[in-house]
Amino acid sequence: MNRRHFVGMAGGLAAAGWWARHRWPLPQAGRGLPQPPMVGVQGLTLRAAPGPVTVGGTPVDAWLYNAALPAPTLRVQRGERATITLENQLPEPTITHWHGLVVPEAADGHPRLAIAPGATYRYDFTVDQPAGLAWYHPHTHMRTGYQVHRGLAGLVVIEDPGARTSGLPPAERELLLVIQDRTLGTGGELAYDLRGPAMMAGYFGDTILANGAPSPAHPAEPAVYRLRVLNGSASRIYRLGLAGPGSLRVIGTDGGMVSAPIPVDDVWLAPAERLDLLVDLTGAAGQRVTLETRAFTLPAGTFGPRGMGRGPEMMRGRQGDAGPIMHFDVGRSRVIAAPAVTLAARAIPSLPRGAAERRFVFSSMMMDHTINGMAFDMSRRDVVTTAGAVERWTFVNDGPVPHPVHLHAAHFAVRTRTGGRGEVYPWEQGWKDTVLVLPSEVVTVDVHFGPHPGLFLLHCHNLVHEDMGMMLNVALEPA
Ligand SMILES: [Cu+2]
Repeated sequence: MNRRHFVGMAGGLAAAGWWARHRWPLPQAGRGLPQPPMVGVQGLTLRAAPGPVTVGGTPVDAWLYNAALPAPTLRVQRGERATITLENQLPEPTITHWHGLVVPEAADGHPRLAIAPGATYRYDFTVDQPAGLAWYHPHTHMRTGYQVHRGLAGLVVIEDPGARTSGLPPAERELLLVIQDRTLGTGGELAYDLRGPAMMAGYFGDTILANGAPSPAHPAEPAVYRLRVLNGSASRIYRLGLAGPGSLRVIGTDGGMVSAPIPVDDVWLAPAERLDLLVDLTGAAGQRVTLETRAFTLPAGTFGPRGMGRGPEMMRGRQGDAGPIMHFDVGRSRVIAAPAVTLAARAIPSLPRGAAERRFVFSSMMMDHTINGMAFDMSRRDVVTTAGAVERWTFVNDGPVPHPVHLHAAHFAVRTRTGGRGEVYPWEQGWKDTVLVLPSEVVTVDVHFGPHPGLFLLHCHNLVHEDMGMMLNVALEPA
């Protein structure tokens, strides 16, 4: 792809008054964490269109699915058929991808399927996978970052009535949380400016929004809450922890539940990753507990094969900045005891003998982002294998910036990480579809492709990198 072309497209739409940064006022206390509307998937119409929303009391001109920020949460039962019509009322092409759902080729939102303004696209697929949290967003060629940034993203909750879990908090204490960083331009738009360092590190907004609200305060009881979190940001990685008298346990990752609750002090959440968390506030009566992102530093990286690059600060952008995301204001009501928790994990089989192995090197050099030296070509078949295949894939980051690596049409198990942080973390257990590969890291995963033949994608989910071409086609032949 042509970088100058891309810069022109992105820069032309950026805010004229970018540098005069505007801070959102804090929302009124006690309003709580907004929850997106919940809708079913049979006969659903999703209208992508420009529209007004209010963010932290400020009117914002956004692009929205069904006029909501975040978009409506789709709720689907395992085995249910989804019939969804996408209406494109945007001024440019778009197509929707269901991130984390294993669906047929025609429903996967490959950029070659994008529809023109005024057109519609009909999705028809059956969801057959364990309970978990997926999400949906545009996957338009070179425009994914911009369209997501303007507001087009929502959650998909997959429920499995057959799964045996117990002890989880009731619905009124289950919260969905989409974390996105944004900057409000002086013209009242969501500014997305990719000049300078953003072309390497990615886009960083100056305010972190929780379901479209800047650090909302949620009224809570001294009880255990279930918090199902998506990092819907373009580039920012969060290191989530609690400030105050609360504790965290991980009960699920991208593709469903883990085998038992995992106590953690903090967890990393890269763009497009999801976590299912239990937040224990039973010891916090009368106090405020803050979900925050903690400071972190990145491994040094290699700065390219010829030792080039402009130093870690340039490459870091605002990655690793600390800040609040949302608050729980815990009341003084009677403590609600927390029962023991049983989870419905899905066993992960070991790699079969003789499984194919593939290696993918993610390189960022001089503002070019490639995989195995290649930038995305819509029609090239880069990986050819078979639907249902099980393979071992290795992701190598040989550059100075992080890459959250995402594979369509499959789930995978993270097996090893060498270099960089040097370990597979407890919150990377279970079935995943996105894994964070920091500079100098080498991560191996066991890939289990779904049953659908067709053309799918492997890409970096830093949306700036993805739009600049860090993406390959994966062709699955019929088994
Ligand atoms: Cu990347």
